[in-house]
Amino acid sequence: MLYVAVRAARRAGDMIARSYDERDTLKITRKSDRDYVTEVDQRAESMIIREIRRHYPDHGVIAEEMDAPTNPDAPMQWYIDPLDGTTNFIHGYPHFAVSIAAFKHGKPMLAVVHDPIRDETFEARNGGGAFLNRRRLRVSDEKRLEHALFASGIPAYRREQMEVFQQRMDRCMRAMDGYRRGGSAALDLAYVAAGRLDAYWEAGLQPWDIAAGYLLVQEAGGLATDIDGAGLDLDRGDVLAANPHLHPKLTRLLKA
Ligand code: 2AM
Ligand code: CA
Repeated sequence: MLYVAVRAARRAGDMIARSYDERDTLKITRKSDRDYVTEVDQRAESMIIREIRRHYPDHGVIAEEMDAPTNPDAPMQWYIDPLDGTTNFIHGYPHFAVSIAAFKHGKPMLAVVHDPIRDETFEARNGGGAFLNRRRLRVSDEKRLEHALFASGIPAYRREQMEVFQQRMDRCMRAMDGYRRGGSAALDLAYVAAGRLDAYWEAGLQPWDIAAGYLLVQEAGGLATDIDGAGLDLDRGDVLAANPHLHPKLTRLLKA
């Protein structure tokens, strides 16, 4: 199954990378305030869903651009974000990814996050470790908050969350060494798994933004929970991912 997911992600990624060079001609639709979709998101999603349905017609599929999930009662559910980081894509900022995960009875089974620009494929299988282009991944070993590099995302499309976000950011910026805003939740989580970031948190995301990255972080020896430190609830859409040394410190810092 992981092989099917990786192949689907790479095929969609090849199409996305080709379209990236011709993005000036693309049609962009506004879904809501600061939320856009391009023909490329839709084409990539159709490619991936077609591939998964061909192999696993009974599985459920939940994907960013689809109107309603298919087979919602099936034990196996796929979460697909065909292009995570659409805003980056539209602006020509080369940082976005295809994100695919499968969950069985609510438990993550496999995950792929593929960055078509850097040709980096992050993958994980439940209990089988996390890999980047077949090299084993491990979260960072950083123990001190003041040395940590963290990422987060601005909930610009959820204005009511702005104040809480700003308070949390203020505390994090004072406590930690540096901040990056990548614009792709899937890649932020993959980067925590790879030890490139020590921590990442964000609120107000969608299940397909975080489903794959969640397993990558766990299989790389990190902790991925919601922002309160409780078990991750994909539908709630809050996430805090970090290495096991920093995770409890961040749970406290974000709550304070
Ligand atoms: P997207 O590019 O697939 O839309 C950046 O903060 C992260 O938030 C990205 O992973 C982005 O995914 C996601 N995002 C953007 N708009 C969103 C929205 N309206 N609701 C939830 N997540 C969103
Ligand atoms: Ca997304």
